[in-house]
This record gives sequence, C-alpha cells and structure tokens, in this order.
Amino acid sequence: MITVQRSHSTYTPDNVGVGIVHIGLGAFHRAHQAVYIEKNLNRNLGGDWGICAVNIRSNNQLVDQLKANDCRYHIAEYQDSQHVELREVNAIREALFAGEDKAPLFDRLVSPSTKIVTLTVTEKGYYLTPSEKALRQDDPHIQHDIAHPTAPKTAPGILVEALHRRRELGLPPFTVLSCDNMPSNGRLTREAVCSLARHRSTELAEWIESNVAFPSSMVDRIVPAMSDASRERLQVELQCNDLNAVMCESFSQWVVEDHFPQGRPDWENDGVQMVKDVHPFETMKLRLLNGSHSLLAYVGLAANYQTVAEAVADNRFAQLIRHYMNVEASPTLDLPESVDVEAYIERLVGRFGNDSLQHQLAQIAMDGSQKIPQRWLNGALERLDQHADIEATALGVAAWLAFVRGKDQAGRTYTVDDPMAETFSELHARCQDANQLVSEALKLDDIFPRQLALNETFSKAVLKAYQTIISSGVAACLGSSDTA
Ligand code: CS2
Repeated sequence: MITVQRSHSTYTPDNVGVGIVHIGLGAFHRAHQAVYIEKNLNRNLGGDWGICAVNIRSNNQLVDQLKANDCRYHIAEYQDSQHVELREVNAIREALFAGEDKAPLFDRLVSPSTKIVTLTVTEKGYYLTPSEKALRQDDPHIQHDIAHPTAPKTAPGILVEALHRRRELGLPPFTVLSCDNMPSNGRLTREAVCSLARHRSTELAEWIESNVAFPSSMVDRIVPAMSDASRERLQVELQCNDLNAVMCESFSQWVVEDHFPQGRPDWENDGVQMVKDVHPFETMKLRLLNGSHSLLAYVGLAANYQTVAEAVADNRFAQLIRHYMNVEASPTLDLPESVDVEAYIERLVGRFGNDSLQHQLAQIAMDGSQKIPQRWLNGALERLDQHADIEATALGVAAWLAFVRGKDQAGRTYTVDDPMAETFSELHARCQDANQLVSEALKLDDIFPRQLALNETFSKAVLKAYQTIISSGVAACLGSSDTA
C-alpha cells in the first residue's frame, strides 16, 4: 500500500509580494528553489519573497497552464515507490513568457521590490565556452545582444539591460543567483554578464563588477522531465489531477554562498546551507553525482538501458560508478573534514536506484559538450598529473564519443541534442577510423583542455575503450555481473 502524506500552503498566496525573479521555469525550478520558498512562506505565514517565474525562449505552454491555475501546483516527492509526500506549492506568484514582448519582464526586473534574480538556464544558457568558460562572442544570439542591447534574447543580455536600467534609475542592483550545475556558477555568471556589458560600455561593466553580487550555489535534487506517463501515474496513484505537477525524489540540498547585499529570505531556517565558500560542495556534487550520471547515461544507453535505476540495478554498472567515484573522483576533492564522502557515495547509489522516478538516461545525455568538462575532465587532469588511473573516465569519454555519432550499434539513428551536434556529426563523417576520430575529437578545444588532449595516457585509454565499444560492444568494457 502506498503511503501519501499531503501538505498545503498555510499562508494566503494573494498577500505575498514578489521579491525574486526567476529565469528558467522548468521542472527543476518548481521542484527545488520554489519548494524552499514555499517552506519559507509557510513558516513566516507569507512575506515578500514570492517568485515571478519566467521563460524567455520556450515552454510558453507551461506558463499559460500555470496562469490558468493561479500559479498553484503540486510536487510529488518520492522517497520510494511506497512513500510519497504530495505538497501544494504557491510560491510562484506570477508566471511570464517573455518571448518577443519583454516589457512585463523588464518591469519586474527594474521594480525596487525585486531583490534577487535566480537562474536555471542550463549550462548552455550562459554562452560560455565549456572548457575555458569565456563568452562565446561568435554565437548568433550573443551577436544579436551585442548589436541590440536594449532588446536582448539571452539571459546574460537580459541581465545586462536590466542592470543598466536600474543604474539609470538610481536603483540598487539585484543580486544574481545562478542555480545551474557549473563550478563557481556565480563567478561564471559574472563573467558572462560583465563580458557582454563590456561590449556596451566599459563604465557599465565596471559598475556591475563593483556593485552586483553573484553568489555561487550548489543545487541538488533529481527531477526527471515530466511525461504523459508520469502525469498519469500521479493521477492514478495519488489522485493528483494537476497538469503542472512535478515528480521528484525526496532528497533535496541547496548550498548557497551567503552574499546578498539587498537582503534574502531567512533560508537557513528552511534547510538551506548558507556558507562562506560553496566550492568544495559543488565540486563534490558535480564530480560524484553528475559525473556518475553522465557515465551511466552514455555507457548505459550503449548497453540499451533506458533509465538510471535500470542501469544501477545491473551490478556491472553499480560497480563501475562505485569505482569511478571512490577511486577516480573522490581523491580529487578537497573537502571539509565534516563531510563523510563514503557515506555520500553510498547514498548516491541508493538515490540512483529509486525506480519510482523513471529518470531517463537520454535526458542526462543531452548537452554533453557543456557538461563533461566540469563533471569528468577537470578531475581527470588532476589525476593524470599524479599518474593515477582514469579508466572509468576514459570509458565515459569513449561512450560519449560513440553516442554523439547519432547512430547506435544496431544502426538505428537518433537525434543528438547538443549545441555542438553539427560539429560531432561532421567529425564522425570525416574520420576514417577510431584512431583518427579520437585524435580529432580531443582537438576540440572548446571541450578538451589542451593539456588533456596532449596527454598520451588519456588519449590511449579513450582510444582503447572506443575501439572495444565499436568492435565488441560496451559489455566488453564492463566487469563481471556477479560482483557488486
Ligand atoms: C543530471 C542532473 O540531467 C543531468 O545532467 O545529471 O540534472 C541531475 O539530476 C541533478 O543535477 C541532480 O541534482
């Protein structure tokens, strides 16, 4: 029998003010930051930290659906298939689609009541090169924003224009809080915004550099994209007929650098870890959780698995990620003594095994070019410097290279969802054999740091794994299924 615990908002949503503008209204935002704000509003019986959630390019439909429901939705937190908490959320007070008409968004962004702008625009939404993290000035969207700074299309462009308007109006800037899976995400957001602002005026860029706070944060919650099947499951299992409901795991973590000159919600009372330095937490999460996720995605898809839980139920995969985390990734982490990394790893293996989530490997496999540098490559570089083993990481890179060909071992084609998809397809078409492919791929310096590309141990290990995948299938790269 399934146990469902239900909870409702205890405040009056109509009395809540908007203090936060969020760009990137997707499932993750609804299941993570919005839930922390919901807890905050419940505890304080309301307040002024309601959210105006915005989409700037896609998912207009979600905005309309939310509006039709006064922005109220539910979140189903699955501890396992038998224990679920169904929570009502009213923290989003306003939803906007700012496609062609951005006037309502700018009204919100220049309002004196807006103190914080949060972002979940995914790695590619910052328009930084994956390896060097420099603004991609040649990208057509960035070129558009350079040419038309008052009518921007990108998140960095919108922030620059909004900060410019606040400065002109003599208003203090808002704090910008990135909630995307990147190392030092605050510093990187500052880099994107200031580089773009410099094209407009040095003065504006300098004002942003000296006056705007860009704290970093580490976000963690497994939130699969919603599908018709998951919506139907919520209806049948929980009698939840909410088109905007989101399903996720019960675990949630948010570690935030405490630097909010314009004020912030008292998040420390809602389970948010407010710290001086987020770096150790984000490196741990990116290399262990996200690194294992990407490994499971590319190697698991090659073995014909569909979900994370299916893959880790196979001992060979559980063994692979345990090896990757314990042997290859955790020695590269510099953690405070209070963190028990072994317990963290075991908990992760348990979280991955949550089969209620049906977390699709294909979802994780998206945008690999933007993800693998911080998940695998930075750590691998440190390992190679110490002449240490990087076999599992090399297997991941090889499986990723095979994946971006857009054709599986059986010859079935699929779409590669990645901003560099064309480069990959051209690379596979051009290269005659595995040797040439690996060597040309490692020259993609947007992804591979030069030092890594030049490292023979690394290139040989990737080549060996790639050749094995192509000639004998991925199973030949995995251990035996009897040992865990
Ligand atoms: C995943 C993440 O899709 C992906 O790339 O690795 O979305 C992951 O589920 C979250 O970062 C967990 O906090």
